[in-house]
Amino acid sequence: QSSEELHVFRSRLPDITISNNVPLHVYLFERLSEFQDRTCLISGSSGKSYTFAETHLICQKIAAGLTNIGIKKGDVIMTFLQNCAEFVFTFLSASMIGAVITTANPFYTKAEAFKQLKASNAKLIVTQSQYVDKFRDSGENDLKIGEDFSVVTVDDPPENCLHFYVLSEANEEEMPKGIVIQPDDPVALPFSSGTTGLPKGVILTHKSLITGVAQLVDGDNPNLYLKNDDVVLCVLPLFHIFALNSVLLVSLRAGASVLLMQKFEIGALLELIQNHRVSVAAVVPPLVLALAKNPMVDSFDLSSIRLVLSGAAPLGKELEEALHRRVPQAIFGQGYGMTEAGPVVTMCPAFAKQPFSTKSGSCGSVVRNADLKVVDRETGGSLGRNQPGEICIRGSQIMKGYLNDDEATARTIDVNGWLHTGDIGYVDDDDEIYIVDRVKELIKFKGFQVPPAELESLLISHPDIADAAVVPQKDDAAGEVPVAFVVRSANGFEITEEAIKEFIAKQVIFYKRLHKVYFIHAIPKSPSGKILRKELRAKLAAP
Ligand code: AYL
Repeated sequence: QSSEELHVFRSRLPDITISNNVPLHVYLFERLSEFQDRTCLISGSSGKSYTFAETHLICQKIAAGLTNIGIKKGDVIMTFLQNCAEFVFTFLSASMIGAVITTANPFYTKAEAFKQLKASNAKLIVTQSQYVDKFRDSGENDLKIGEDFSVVTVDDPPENCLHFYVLSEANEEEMPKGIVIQPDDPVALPFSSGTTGLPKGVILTHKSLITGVAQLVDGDNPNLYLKNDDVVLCVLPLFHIFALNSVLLVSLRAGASVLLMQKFEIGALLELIQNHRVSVAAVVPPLVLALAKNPMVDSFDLSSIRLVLSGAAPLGKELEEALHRRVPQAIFGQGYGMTEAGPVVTMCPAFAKQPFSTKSGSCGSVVRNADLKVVDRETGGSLGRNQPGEICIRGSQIMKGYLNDDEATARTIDVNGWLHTGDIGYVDDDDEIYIVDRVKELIKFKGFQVPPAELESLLISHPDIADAAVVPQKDDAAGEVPVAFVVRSANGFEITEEAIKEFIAKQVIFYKRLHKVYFIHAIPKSPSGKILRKELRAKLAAP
């Protein structure tokens, strides 16, 4: 055994057989005959619900409808939606015809939306009418609605757009027959900046998504035990892999109901939890903060919650304990993952059917049917217990690669199949994993990705800015916020902090806005020209 693989950590749960040789929708609806009359989806705002049988039928209709409007196997469909039943229908119908879903945040600016549209080469966008203008010609973009791509809206369609009924009222008998879907075919294309650079399409195949779901909810002792009478809260956005995998797909597989909430609002959330007797809640640290601190919480009955899963960003111990005091009956735990990892790397084993105890602050243990190692960044060798290093993960759940970027793929997945996460962590004596630092560039604002490279390229495009670097600054509410170090150009204009902040704010979604600008004489760089981010972060930490 090479020193690189001397210490490989495995789950304490035994490996299971995973049926990952079928298409994703076949796997998810495998037990349809058992679940057909159970509630599958509930719309939090309207109260409308769909059984598993209804959901399946609507998806077949949409699969036919998509085919009618010319969507074929391998084509990309962009969802530009907040949480709603149509999101779920579109995703599953795409799987049925071998199409691929790229998910985007509907709050993206026009520039951000077009970037993903172009990079993914989407043929169809499913959105709400209020967002359609983001896809209208902005001058520099040569793509046009109705010519280069179609737009379907889930409400009244504006000019040149189709209503969702065109899809959902198609005849399911007309579903195309004979489409062959291979396990290695892509089905989802979320965007992530990974360990460095700009956002890239992450190719997730039928096999990777099935494996990722099975690792959580399949087997005699599932790692994340969902009962078919569970009501699972879906307030986190489905366009992000956390909710897509750990709320929607796992619930579909396990026969649990998903309660869809379009957007977070504390009063409405508490009411929904109480009225629908929510039993499982997936949350991010800022939501934990809201639930732990908001006085309104005391006037609602949250006794139905039996399980709280936090993920996507580090969760402080104090915060975890504060929330636990408010929902004392619930099992509390974390999942840790990364879009590219398919996505879950570690999951709290206290959620298992036959649970293992866990310590507060841990991110759980490595998922089953996978290998995890901790790598010494200097020597490349694998480390034993209690020694921090870069977390690497291997298994059928990880991405196939980045879209049209072999170089970035090769930097992330090595020749032995290990995906390098860019996170620093260690494994303790009880197989629990702790994430202690991040060596990649990525900044996380409330669990959302802020890629520094994107902001740096915008900054450098400004004539009064000669050079720039963006790094994370610790923040109580958001976890981290992006701040910039800027070198002014020698043209005599003294650009101000406010002007720079505004220049960026106009071009990016709210969570990528700069919170502070520090002017310096030069950006510290390595001889090869890499920004020495550690040095800049150290400057922020200094009093
Ligand atoms: P992406 N603790 C600390 N950092 C975390 C954690 C955690 N529990 N989870 C994610 N991160 C950071 O691609 C880490 O730096 O996916 C990681 O590389 O948007 C980065 O976020 C990845 O960001 C789950 C639980 C999915 C978690 C996820 C990961 C979603 C975030 C399903 O059940």
